[in-house]
Formats: sequence, C-alpha cells, structure tokens
Amino acid sequence: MTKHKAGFVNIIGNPNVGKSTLMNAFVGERLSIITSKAQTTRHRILGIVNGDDFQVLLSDTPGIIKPAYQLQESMMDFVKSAFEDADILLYLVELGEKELKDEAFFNKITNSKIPVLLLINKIDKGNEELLSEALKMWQEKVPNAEIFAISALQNFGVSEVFNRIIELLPESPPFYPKDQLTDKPERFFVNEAIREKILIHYKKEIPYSVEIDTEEFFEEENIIRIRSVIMVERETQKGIIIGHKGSALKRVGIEARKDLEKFFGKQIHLELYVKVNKDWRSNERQLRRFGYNQ
Ligand SMILES: Nc1nc2c(ncn2[C@@H]2O[C@H](COP(=O)(O)OP(=O)(O)OP(=O)(O)O)[C@@H](O)[C@H]2O)c(=O)[nH]1
Ligand SMILES: [Mg+2]
Repeated sequence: MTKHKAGFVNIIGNPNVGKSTLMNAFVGERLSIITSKAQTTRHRILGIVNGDDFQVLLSDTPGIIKPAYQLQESMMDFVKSAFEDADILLYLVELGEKELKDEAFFNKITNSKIPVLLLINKIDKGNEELLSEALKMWQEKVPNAEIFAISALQNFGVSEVFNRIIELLPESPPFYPKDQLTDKPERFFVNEAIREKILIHYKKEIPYSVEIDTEEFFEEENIIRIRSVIMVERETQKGIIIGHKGSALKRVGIEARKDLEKFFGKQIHLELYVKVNKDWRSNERQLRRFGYNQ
C-alpha cells in the first residue's frame, strides 16, 4: 500500500501574474477572486485538493509589493508566512516579466532549501521565441528551480505541475478532514465576491479603500439571508459607491448575488449597506477586526 502524502504548497509572485487563477484551476472551484487589477488578493487563502492517498494544501497569497500603508504591510506578512511553512514553493511569473522587485523575497526563493517550481504563466499570450527566451533567463536567475510553462487561464500544463507536486509531497497524514475545501469561513467568500465586483466596476483608489464586513449570514432551508456592509474611508467615496439613485450599488449587489448563488448552490438574499470607517487601512485595531493581523 502507498503511504499517505500531505503538505503545504504555497503560490507566490508579483501582483497580477495569475496566482489566484492557478489556485482555482488546481482546486476546481472559484475560491479566490480574480480581476485584471493588481492587489486583488489581500489574504492568504487555503485551497485543499484531496485524493485517496494525498492532501495538497495550496495557499494563494497577495502579490509581492513594497508596502505603503498598514494594510499592505499585513498583506506582505501573509506572504512571509507562506515562505515559512511551505513544503514546496510555486513561484509564479508571467511571460515577459523580470524578477521580483523585493530582493529579500527573491533571495529566499533562490536560496530555498525546499523544492521550487517556477511556473511561467500566460504562455497563451506569447510565442515560441518569447518562451524560449524566458526559459533561458529564469533557469539562469533561479538555478535551483524546476521550470514549467503553463497557462492557468486555459488550464494548459496545470496537471503536469500537479503531478510533480504529488511526487514531491512529503509523507504525512492529512492535516484537514478529507471533505474540507478551505480554512476560511463562509462569510469570507461573501466579502470577497462583493469586493470582486467593486474592483471590476470602480476606478482609481476606490477598490483599494474598500473593505467588506458581512454582519449576518443566516442559512434557511431554501435560502441564505446575508447582510453586508461596504466600508469606505471617506464620505465622497460613499457617494461614488452608491451611485446615482443607488444604481451602482445595485449592480454590485445583483452580480455578487449571482456568483454567491453559484458558490453556495442556494438562493441568496443579499442586502448591502455603505458606511464610512475613516482610515481603516491604517488602523491596527480595524485591520485586526477584518482578519489582517495574524
Ligand atoms: N492570458 C492569460 N491571462 C491570465 C492567465 N492567468 C491569469 N490571467 C489573467 O491575469 C489577470 C490576473 O489574474 P489573477 O489570478 O487575479 O492574478 P493574481 O496573481 O492572483 O493577482 P493579485 O491577487 O492581484 O496579486 C486576470 O485578468 C486573469 O484572467 C493566463 O494563463 N493567460
Ligand atoms: Mg490573486
């Protein structure tokens, strides 16, 4: 009989390279929100892939940036934690990009004692020539890594990476029950679904000034009743979120509800409110309340 394998496989890389898209491709569920804007992911999100004799604990993390305010510092703490407990590192880059701007993180990758799989993503956007240049460059820059070329969006090369992960995984009993998909509570996914629509529909600093707090999540037999607050930093932002006669907010509500109905497989009643919570991004107590300080 084969021994059971389990371990932490942590995805790290620059903003917007496709980390969340890859995580969802592995898990087969829309656990992490995805948008074309950088800094979409703010937390470390666990996605669990279970098999009879393995359990892969994938972590999606925020893209690596130089923090400018407290929220971003907390985001980088999630990245740090992902370096600390990884059994395997997945360093995701996209075709055409250079190494991480953060030298300390980059050195951690190149000096890593654990296996590093360097995944060149978005190869659907390039050609053979670009890819062979990238392969050569990354092999020189990160000689300790095994390199794969993938398209997370088109699910190309993803199963090859997954098979290699299973080979490299240490022997261990499972860490979580075999029917568990993530460590985050239901309310977290509600917050994220709403935040995704805000990232998509609002410009400039608005999405980055927003946090969601789901105050009520009440599951009945045929329906889930949810009440969430959209927190902004300024009164002017509140007006923008609500829009003319509430039209902008209504659109967010309708679209988020549709996604949540798919996610939970149940009818959803979603009520949204907007509140001003001045400078929450720089307030340690508020950040802790929203789950940013570990
Ligand atoms: N063409 C192409 N686009 C991709 C691929 N993978 C991801 N994308 C797109 O890249 C954008 C960013 O994807 P995300 O998965 O949100 O990237 P991320 O690295 O999680 O971004 P942050 O959370 O902001 O750090 C989205 O518009 C995706 O659709 C790919 O393989 N090919
Ligand atoms: Mg992401």
